[in-house]
Amino acid sequence: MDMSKGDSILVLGAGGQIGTDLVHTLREMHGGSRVVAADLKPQSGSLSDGGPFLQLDVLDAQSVADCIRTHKVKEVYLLAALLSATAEQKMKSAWRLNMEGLFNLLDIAKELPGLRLFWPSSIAVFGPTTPRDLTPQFTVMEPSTVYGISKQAGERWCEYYHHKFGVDVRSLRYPGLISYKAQPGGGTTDYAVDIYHQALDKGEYTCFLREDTALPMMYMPDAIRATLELMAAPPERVKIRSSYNLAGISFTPAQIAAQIAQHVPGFSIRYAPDYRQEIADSWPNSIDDSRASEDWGWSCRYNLESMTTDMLKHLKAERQLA
Ligand code: NAD
Ligand code: AKB
Repeated sequence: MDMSKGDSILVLGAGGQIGTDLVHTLREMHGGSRVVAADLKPQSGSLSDGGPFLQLDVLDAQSVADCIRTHKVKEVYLLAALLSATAEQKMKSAWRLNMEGLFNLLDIAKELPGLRLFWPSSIAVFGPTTPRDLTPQFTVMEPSTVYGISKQAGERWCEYYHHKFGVDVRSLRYPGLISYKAQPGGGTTDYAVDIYHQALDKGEYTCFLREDTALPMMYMPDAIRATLELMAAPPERVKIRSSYNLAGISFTPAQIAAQIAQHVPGFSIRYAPDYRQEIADSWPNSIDDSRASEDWGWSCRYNLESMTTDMLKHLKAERQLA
């Protein structure tokens, strides 16, 4: 998207797992001063030092609208949400944050033609009746989690605001995301990040999912690239305005453990499934993202092996510096 002098980009929920990486990449691309990071919680480090940072609640529509006008914001990334595991524990506040936060931004975008909005959906929109392997873009969607219901409703509203009011909202159904820069925030796929940390720190890991639970996952650099490619695509190429399927790597806890063991000799894993198993069991094993490839040229780069090598390289370097 063309950004004139003085225009900026706003990332809401910037302190989380995706925001930490996204703000960093956007500031490298556009310069620190043009990327406003905002979160409910105060932040330290590069998020607040590398450019403007605001403490902001996405449920406070007036403050969000004021921020967008004051900073001449042309692109908003709305990342504030409660994820699947937390949402099961905090049903009403998850629904409120995930839905009202989105409505606030859709209503602001409706009044500001030219504002482009990114809102992430999730593989959680699918449910137990969805075909589990290579889940198609258009298929049965009967999510059985609070989080999945909020994502499915959000997708319908995004499409509605696009068709009714011309809002340029774009979305991806992210799989479980894996990164070394930030810890995940209360999801069912979080084990696939924690396992790397525990492998290096303790040489063993207790997994809250069964060993054969295959789930769609993706390494964060691919997820950030997908997000930026979708946001940069000409509007006519963004044909799906609910949310695009996005596939990465599908693996089980046993498979990721075997891959880690090749780098961390003696690494062992045990399994103690908890309430998150039921959530994982309702999600697909793998995803068909051919529409993202056809419409705006998406293709994933990392596999389980290259992701593991890169994750462990960075996490080891961090530990040497500490
Ligand atoms: P996260 O939990 O790591 O971060 C969310 C951030 O939002 C936190 O920093 C939190 O402080 C902030 N926040 C919470 N309430 C807020 C409020 N009222 N106002 C402003 N900020 C608030 O989440 P994430 O993993 O970075 O996910 C971001 C988005 O991507 C979410 O919509 C999530 O559903 C979606 N998603 C994430 C994944 C994943 O694996 N991380 C997968 C699929 C979809
Ligand atoms: C979660 O596990 O809740 C997230 C997601 C797949 O949406 N990582």
